[in-house]
Amino acid sequence: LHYIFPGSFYTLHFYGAWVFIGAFVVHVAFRLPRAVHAVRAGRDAQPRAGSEEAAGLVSPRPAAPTISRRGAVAMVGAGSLALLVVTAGQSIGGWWRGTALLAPHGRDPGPGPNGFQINKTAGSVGIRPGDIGPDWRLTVRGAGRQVVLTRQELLAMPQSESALPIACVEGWSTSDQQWSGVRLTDLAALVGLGAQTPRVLVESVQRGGSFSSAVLAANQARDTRSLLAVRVNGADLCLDHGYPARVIVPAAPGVHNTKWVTRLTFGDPA
Ligand SMILES: Nc1nc2c(c(=O)[nH]1)N[C@H]1C(S)=C(S)[C@@H](COP(=O)(O)O)O[C@H]1N2
Ligand SMILES: [Mo]
Repeated sequence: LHYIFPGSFYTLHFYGAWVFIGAFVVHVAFRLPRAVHAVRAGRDAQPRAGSEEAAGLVSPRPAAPTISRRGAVAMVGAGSLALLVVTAGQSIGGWWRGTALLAPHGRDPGPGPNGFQINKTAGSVGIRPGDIGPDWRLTVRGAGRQVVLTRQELLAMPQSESALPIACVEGWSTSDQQWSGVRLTDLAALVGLGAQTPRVLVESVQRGGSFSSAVLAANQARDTRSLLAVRVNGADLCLDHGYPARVIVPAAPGVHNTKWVTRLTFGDPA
């Protein structure tokens, strides 16, 4: 799907909706003459020769309906409408965000460059101030080599920009955020890998928890949009978005975008 519809996981949902709507329109267009004919024919008592009724596909003594056709349509319609009303505000944003009753709540990310949805806060997963303070280091390993960088050294490397969303499988996504940081391929180049960037194990300072590390496949690591981000929307990452550095990759569930990264191991761990 990624090759047919390039873009992020989030935009895949978007394309998926249009494919669905397109398929529905085509279906209706093909079926409409038959449906009109069937409704008209239904007014006659005799089943048409060759019709499903005549072929015996319909019960000769159907049980009494528990809901009318109009009732079924109204129920599904009202349900769909209710879902639309209580979720649309998440996509519209701004004041309307408050109307999205089914969207994540209770953790208002606030305004400003870092003001977008947070999955787990630093506090909730026990990130210790000492782990992300001045003593924080990024270790890059691979091809039998190891390079250790401070955040200053990371910032001194060529900075690249990527406009990418966070799309969490828990059912929310952000619009595109403007990330900046160092390309994963540039970090692989530090240990002599570069263009042949292999898969990478990303580890967080977070102790325990299933999201504290993730493996990115080679094609994800090689993508020039994939960053170890240090800034977002023109400001330093805030603690809850993964300061000092976090991964951001396209076309992947949010859980692959590890926060509070401290070690990257390219290739198979030695
Ligand atoms: N270390 C760590 N990284 C993590 C997580 C986590 O719990 N711990 N949550 C992941 C999930 S499930 C999502 S959806 C994104 C959310 O990123 P955000 O909180 O910056 O929006 O971070 C991912 N990175
Ligand atoms: Mo997530």
